[in-house]
Amino acid sequence: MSDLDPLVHEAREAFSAAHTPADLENAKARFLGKSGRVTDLLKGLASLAADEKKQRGAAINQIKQQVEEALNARRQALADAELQQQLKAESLDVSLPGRRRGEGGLHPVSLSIERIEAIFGSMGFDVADGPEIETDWYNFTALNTPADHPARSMHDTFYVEGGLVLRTHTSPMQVRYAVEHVQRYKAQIERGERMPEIRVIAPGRTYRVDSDATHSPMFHQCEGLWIGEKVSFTDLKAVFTSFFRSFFETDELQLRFRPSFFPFTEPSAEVDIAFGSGPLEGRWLEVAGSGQVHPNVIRNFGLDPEQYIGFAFGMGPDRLTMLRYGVSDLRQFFDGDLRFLAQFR
Ligand code: 2NL
Repeated sequence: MSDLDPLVHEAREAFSAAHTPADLENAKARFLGKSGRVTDLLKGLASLAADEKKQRGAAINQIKQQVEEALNARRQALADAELQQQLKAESLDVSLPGRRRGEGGLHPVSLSIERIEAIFGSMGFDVADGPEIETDWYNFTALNTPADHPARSMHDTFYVEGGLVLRTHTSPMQVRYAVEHVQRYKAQIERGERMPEIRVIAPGRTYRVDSDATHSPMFHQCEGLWIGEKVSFTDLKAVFTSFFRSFFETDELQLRFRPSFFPFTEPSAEVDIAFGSGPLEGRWLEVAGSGQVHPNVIRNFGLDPEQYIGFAFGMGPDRLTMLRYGVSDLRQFFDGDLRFLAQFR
């Protein structure tokens, strides 16, 4: 054991006590720096005789090497520790599920309209779509609604510039469809040949001056029209029974036709349904208006009411959606609150 050994020991201690690279460099300076302890020892060699200098020099170099080794080992240890720290801080858990893109979905009323289209589609009904801003003729006159009818008042109808209206029902779309259909088969009809039946539904947005828990100024309507040579009220009852039982997915559902009045149908009936079970069991709920299409309306289609006959109806997809899901305030459908809407995805 040389007198220099304690110095190596002290250096090791000093390096171990350094916990940052900066501390370690300070400790290094105290041993290997310009006026460090090892450097001082080397300076002291100058005063020694030649053979003594050689021996002492070799011994000092040996401990210098040990000090440097200790320094490098500590540097490596600190670098490793820092790397570990960094890996830990920036760790990725690759087993976490990925972040998904926000998933959208159809509006509950759109889901109902799709159901309505599918069910009537299965019974041979076409789907018609058209303008929400209508002429007075398509919205009222063609539908046998006289100029002094209360529905035409500013109180009920949104009028826009140019004598146009926001359609108050989707019937005008059915008038457009029927007139076009009759045009297409005009030659056939004039030759006394049979015209293919008109069988169509018209779902879409409609507008009336009205706003409370069960009325919105914009609401949806779905109208239906079936015109042929032998289309009767019996067919209407069959179509409606089949439709409502499909829509609400229950054969326990009962239907009731109550006499009513609409300018565009005669006779007219309001349609009520009653569920056979569930929270609304046994209560009659009004769900649609209907009737045999008025001869004046048949005439406005361009057909002879003595030869062509049929039925029409109107229902509210908003109300059907409320009944289907048990929603009590219609306005929730149009507030745009995703917490409400996302429940129907
Ligand atoms: C209602 C009332 C109804 C009609 C709509 C109609 C359409 C044409 C010809 C004749 Cl093109 N009628 N539609 C008929 C009866 C009742 O709906 O607003 N129910 C919710």
